[in-house]
Amino acid sequence: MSHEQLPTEQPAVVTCGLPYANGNLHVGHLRSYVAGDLFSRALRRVGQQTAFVCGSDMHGTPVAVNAAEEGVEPREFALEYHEQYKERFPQFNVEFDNYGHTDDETNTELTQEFVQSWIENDHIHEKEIQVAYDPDADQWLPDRYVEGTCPYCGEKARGDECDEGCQRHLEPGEVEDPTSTLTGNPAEYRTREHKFLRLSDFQEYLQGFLDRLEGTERAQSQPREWIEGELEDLCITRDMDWGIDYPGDDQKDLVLYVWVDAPIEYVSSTKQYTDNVGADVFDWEQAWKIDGEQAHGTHWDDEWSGTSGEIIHLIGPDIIQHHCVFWPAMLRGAGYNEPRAVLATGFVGIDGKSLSTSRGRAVWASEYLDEGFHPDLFRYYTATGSGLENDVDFSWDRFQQRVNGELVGNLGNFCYRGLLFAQRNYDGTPDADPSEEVTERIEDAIETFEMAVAEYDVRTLGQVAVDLADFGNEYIQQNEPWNLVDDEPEEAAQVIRDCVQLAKACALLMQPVMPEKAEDLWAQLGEDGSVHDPELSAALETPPAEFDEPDELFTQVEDETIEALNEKLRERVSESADDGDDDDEEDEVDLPALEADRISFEQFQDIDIRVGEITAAEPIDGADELVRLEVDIGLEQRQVVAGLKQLHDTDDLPGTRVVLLANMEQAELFGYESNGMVLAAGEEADLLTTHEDAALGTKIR
Ligand code: B3M
Ligand code: ZN
Repeated sequence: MSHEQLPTEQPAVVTCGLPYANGNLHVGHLRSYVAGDLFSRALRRVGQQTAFVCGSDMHGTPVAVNAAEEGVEPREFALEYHEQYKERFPQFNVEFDNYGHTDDETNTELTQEFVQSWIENDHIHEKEIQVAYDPDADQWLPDRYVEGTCPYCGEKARGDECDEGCQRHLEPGEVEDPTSTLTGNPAEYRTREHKFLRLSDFQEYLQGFLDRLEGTERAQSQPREWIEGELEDLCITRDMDWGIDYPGDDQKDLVLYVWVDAPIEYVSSTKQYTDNVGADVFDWEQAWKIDGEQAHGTHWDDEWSGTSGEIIHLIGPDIIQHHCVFWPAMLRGAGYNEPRAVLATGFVGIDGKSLSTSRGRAVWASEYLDEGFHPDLFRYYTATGSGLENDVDFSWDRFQQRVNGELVGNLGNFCYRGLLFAQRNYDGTPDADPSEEVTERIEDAIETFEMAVAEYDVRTLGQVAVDLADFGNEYIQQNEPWNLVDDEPEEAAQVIRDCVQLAKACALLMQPVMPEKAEDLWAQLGEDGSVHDPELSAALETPPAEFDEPDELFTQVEDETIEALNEKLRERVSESADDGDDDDEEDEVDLPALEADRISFEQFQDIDIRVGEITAAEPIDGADELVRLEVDIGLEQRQVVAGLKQLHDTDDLPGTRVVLLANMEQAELFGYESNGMVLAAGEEADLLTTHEDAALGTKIR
C-alpha cells in the first residue's frame, strides 16, 4: 500500500532528531534542523496542517559522561544546554511549534505509559546478560562508559554504537575487548538481569513497514539489511541513576535506556503543542494514535488504511536504525501510528575534511552569529549545497562565493533592479497584465515546489526562488526596459510588471528557506500581512500598485572577513593538534585499515607508473574541482584531468614533477579526455614527486 501524495487531509508532524543537551551546537548539527524547518514551512505552504516539534535529549551516558567531566549534576548540566538550544534555534530561524525536553513531566509520564503498554501486550521479557563492569571504579559501564571493538566491522566502537565504523547499534555485552572510559582499564563482563523489548515480535510488521516507508534512499535500504536475520531483543534498561525509572516496583535500580524515552519525546512534544494551542488547532492524538483492532497487531494488514497523521522524521545519518527499526516497533507495540517518512541527511564536512570538534575543525553556531551573518544565508547554503542525503562541505570560501554569487548577484540583484525601476517609473507595480511567458514560468516554479514537497526534495525547495530570479535576470537583460521607457512606454510597463510579479513569486517561494529575507521582500512589495500566510497561488496575484523605494536584500561578504575566519579556523585546528596525545590517537583512527589482501610482484608489474612533469594547467569551467593538465612523461605528452582545483593554485602547477599512473583506463570528464592519473596523498591531494632527478618517463619499480 502506498501513501497518498502530500499534502493530505491529515495532520502532519515534522520532527528533527533531538540534540543531546551536552555541548555547543555547530554547523554540523544545524543542517538537519534547517532542513526540518524548511520542509515543515514548505508543507504548510502547500496547505498541509503541520506541527514542527523537537526537544532536548537530556538522558543517557552522552549527557552523564560530559556532566561528570564538568563536575556538575546531569540534570543541571543538561538544563543549561537545553536553555541554550531553545534560544539558539530561533536565531537560525528554526521555529519549532514546541521545543520540550525528555526529562519533563509530559515525557516521563508518556514514556512510562509506553513501557506499560509493551508489558501488557507481552512484548517485554527479562533475561540475564553480560554487562561491562569496572572493578576499580566499582561501577557498571553502560554505553559510553565502555569502548572496544565492533563485532560486526572490527572498527573502534562505543558500548552502544559503532560510531566510527558500520554505524550499527550495539547491545550491552557485544563490544569486544571492552575498556572502561572511567579508568582506561580493561572492563570485566559480569552477569546482570535486564529488561528487553522483543523485537522479533515485530519482524513481519517491520518488513511491511519498510516497504511503505518514504524518505531518503538509505533510510529505507540500510534497515532492510539489518532486519534480514532474526531480530535480536533490544535491551531497554540500564544500570544508571540518571534517566527515567523503569515503571513498576520490580526493577527499582534500573533506568530506561536513553533511546526509549528520546523518540517518545516526539509524541510528548506534539502533545505539549496541543496543550498550548488546543486540540481544535492541532490534535496530537489524531496525528499519533491509531484506533481499534489494528492498534496492537504485530503484522500488517493490507486492508487497513490509516487515518492517522503523516509523521515525518528528519535525522542525522548515524541514527537510521533507531528510527527505522526500533522506533516503529516501539510505536506499534504501544498502539501508535508509524512514521510515513524518514529523511536522513548526509554528514557535514569542514574544508573538505570531516568535522571534528576535538580537533578544532568545526564552525560553531555562535561564531557564525557573532560575525553578524544573517541566519538565512547559512540556511540557503546548507539546504542547497547538495542533495539532503549527500555529504555537504562547509568552507568560508564557498560560503562567500555562494552568497555573493547566488544571493547578492542573482536573487538580490534581480529583485532590487526590478523593484527600483518599478518604483522610480511607476511608483510601484505598473498597470499592465503579466505576460504569458512569465505567468507560465511562475506556474512552472510552483509546480516544481509542489513536486519537491511530495518528493521530500529539500534542496529543490531551497533553490526554486533563486532559479526563478535567474530567469528574471535574463528576462530583464534581454528586454532592456531602460531603453523602452521613452519610446515604447507600454512595452516597458509590461516588462516591469513581469519583473514585479517575479519578485513577488520569489518572496513566496523563498520563504521556507529564507523566511526573514522573504518577509523583507514582501514588505518591500508593499504587501499586507506576512509572507508566511498566503497559499502558493498568491504568487500569481497582482502586487500592490504602490510601494516604497526598495533596499538591497543581501550584502556582499568581504574578502577580509573570510580571510580572518579562515585564519581563525586554521589556528584553532593547529592549537588543538598541539595539545595532548589524544589527538595523535585520533589521527591514527582516521587512517583506513591496511588492505588485508596482498598482491603479487607480477600484479604490481602490470601497474605502469612513470615520472612526469606538468607542463600546462588550466581550471575547467563549471567543474568545482577539476583542472586540465598536460603532463610530459618522456615518451609522450598526456592530457590528464585531475581534482586539484580547490587544493592547489593552478598557476603554480606547471614545472611540478609528478608521478603518473600511465595505464589508467581512459575517461572523459566535463568533455575532456583524461589519459592517466596523477598520484597524490590524502584529502589535501599532496602530490607525489621524486626525490632526485630521474628522467621523465622513468618507470616506478
Ligand atoms: N540525541 C542524537 C544523535 O544520536 C540523539 C538523537 C535522538 S532522536 C530521538 O544524533
Ligand atoms: Zn561496526
